[in-house]
Amino acid sequence: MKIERAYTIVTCPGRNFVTLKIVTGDGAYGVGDATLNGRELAVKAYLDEHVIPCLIGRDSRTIEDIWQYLYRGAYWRRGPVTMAAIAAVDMALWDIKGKHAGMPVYQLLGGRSRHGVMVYGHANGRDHGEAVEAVGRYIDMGYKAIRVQSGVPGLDKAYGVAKGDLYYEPAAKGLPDEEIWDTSLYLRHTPELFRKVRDAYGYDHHLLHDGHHRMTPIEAARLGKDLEPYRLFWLEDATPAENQEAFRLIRQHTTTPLAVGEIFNSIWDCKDLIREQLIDYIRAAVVHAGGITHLRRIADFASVYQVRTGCHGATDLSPVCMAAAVNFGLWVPNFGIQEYMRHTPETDAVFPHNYWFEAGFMMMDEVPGLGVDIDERLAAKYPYERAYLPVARLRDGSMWNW
Ligand code: CS2
Ligand code: MG
Repeated sequence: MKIERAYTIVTCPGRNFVTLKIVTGDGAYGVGDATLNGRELAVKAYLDEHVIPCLIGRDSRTIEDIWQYLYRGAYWRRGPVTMAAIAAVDMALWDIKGKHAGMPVYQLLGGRSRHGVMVYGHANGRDHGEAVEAVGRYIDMGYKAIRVQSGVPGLDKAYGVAKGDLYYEPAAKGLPDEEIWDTSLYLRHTPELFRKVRDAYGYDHHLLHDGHHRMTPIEAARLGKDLEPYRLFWLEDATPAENQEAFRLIRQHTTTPLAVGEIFNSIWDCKDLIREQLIDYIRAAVVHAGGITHLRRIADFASVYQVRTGCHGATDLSPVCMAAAVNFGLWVPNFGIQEYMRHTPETDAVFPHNYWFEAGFMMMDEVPGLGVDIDERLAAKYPYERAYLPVARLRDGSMWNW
């Protein structure tokens, strides 16, 4: 089935999304998410100017060959822009293959390994009191697993503290906000937050926390240790992971499970972390790690070391990526958990989809393909608006990790 047409669609129903649509000669089509927060138009240009001309006329069924063609053929391998572009093509081709086969993508991957995909939500507050209350609301909504983030006394801003309750979008219009960060304050107050949550709700729910790349390895080791009494499901992005060996020091000092990988683009970013059992959950996501084809490779490798998946699912990963993630999560044998940061009602309207939240799980029924679409007429109503993620500086002005 030859690829006849392919084009990108940019829309901003609350935040910017880039979507690729591929159409085959028989009129079937597939969609893929290509959204890279704060760098959206770079991936659009990569697709429009460099990838789409190479797709026209190719056999849409040859997903693996097209993946290898775009990866090896680029010569300049890996990287967030390239791998998001390849991911969008890959998702759209799996969508088309499912539609041609008359079955959901999870059936093509090998069928269901579970009835639903356990997800976690984002309880947060400007202070401990608000965050503890928010956890209660997520428990009432049926969540089995809840990420807890809170403001830090003495700091104006901290990662993960949303304006509203259900939606957290860190990217803002205009130029990047500059936030002041102080790890010593954060290390002093965070264990206290989790003591209060456990005191309030006990130990029946999974609790997660995102360190968001802010600590040095020894600081992360200390936090991991201080959090051990509160039995976290995971401590995420405890330290920047460019140097994978950094996790050896953390591992030496704490048994708090470690999760990393939302900014990873390929198996090369995590092979040592997995092979040395330095992490327990790999957070690579379909849209940023080269699509379903490459994420499956990462998950299969991780399964050898009993490392489970914990895919990234923030608001800046579109419902197209979420649909792909649910298909993937229903199949993947070493599934751990799926992040689910809710999208705005406007976003959900632009991207009608076949997944739904039910008692702590993401459910999906038998719809051919990925089970998601894009309403192009509605999408056109929300033009692109440039937006940036914040940056972080230490009190002395030094650049730090946001
Ligand atoms: C975060 C994200 O969800 C998470 O775990 O780390 O909110 C992340 O900050 C954004 O996706 C960045 O675009
Ligand atoms: Mg994170």
